[in-house]
Amino acid sequence: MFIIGERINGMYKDVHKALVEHKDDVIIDLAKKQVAAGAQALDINVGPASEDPMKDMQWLVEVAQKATDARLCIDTTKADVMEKCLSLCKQRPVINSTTGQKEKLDVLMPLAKKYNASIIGLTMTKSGIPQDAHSRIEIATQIIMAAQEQGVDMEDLYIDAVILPVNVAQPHAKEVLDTIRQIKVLCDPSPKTVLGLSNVSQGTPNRPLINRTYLTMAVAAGLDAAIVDPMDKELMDEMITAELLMEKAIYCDSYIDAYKKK
Ligand code: THG
Repeated sequence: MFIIGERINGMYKDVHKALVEHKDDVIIDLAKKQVAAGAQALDINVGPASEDPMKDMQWLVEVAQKATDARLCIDTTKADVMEKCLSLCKQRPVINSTTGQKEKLDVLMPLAKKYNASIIGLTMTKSGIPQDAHSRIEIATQIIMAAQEQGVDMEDLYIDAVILPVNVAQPHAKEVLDTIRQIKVLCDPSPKTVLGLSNVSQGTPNRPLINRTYLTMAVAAGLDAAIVDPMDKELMDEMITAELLMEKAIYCDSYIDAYKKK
């Protein structure tokens, strides 16, 4: 599993406060701890309350790169902010994200090519996120075609079927799993799949339990990458176990330690 750490996000109160007060120690600490816990990339998002996303995103990118050599996953809907941040990345960035809308694809796929970046494509359009897997797959197909036209490798395309909170959008959860399974048989080589896992439990009382249960189900459906809090040890151990049971690793008694050493 390609683990993208979700914690450097202005949706979190500590990160929002660090942004307002320009406290780089908070961000450095979150970057280091997430990488130590198994993150291969760090999601960077200023959150909805940022007054100056261009300035705040650049600051987060710079501070995160002071702390680690991990890849950065640039999480912004603004094309000018995206390009500026891509140009600052020392490692191959991940573009988070495009949707299936033509106007977005026309801008973001060429950026993926220009910066040799991976790119996340959300199965949504101007009209929102469809409920059923069939409509999600239709949008995924548009994204795949745009990647192929621009010469972006399927290895670098991550389709995100977009999971919503189970308390308000319960029927979506199983449709997202069906979408993940179907994407794997759409074309050969197939694109990869990713989820912003923590969305599933927003507003519910037992978030960690819902997160790790759904992650296990997504592993069984073939999920390749996840935006998660890697400092949630139970979540990580359950993910490693699910991958073992899917034969993504060879069994040994110390398989959890073996995963962490690799
Ligand atoms: N797909 C892609 N990118 C994404 C998402 C996605 N990026 C953002 C998000 N969804 C994934 N990251 C988060 C980060 C935080 C939370 C959920 C998803 C979260 N935060 C607490 C909350 O809002 O309750 C913060 C509260 C606190 O301060 O503790 O839940 O789906 N491609």
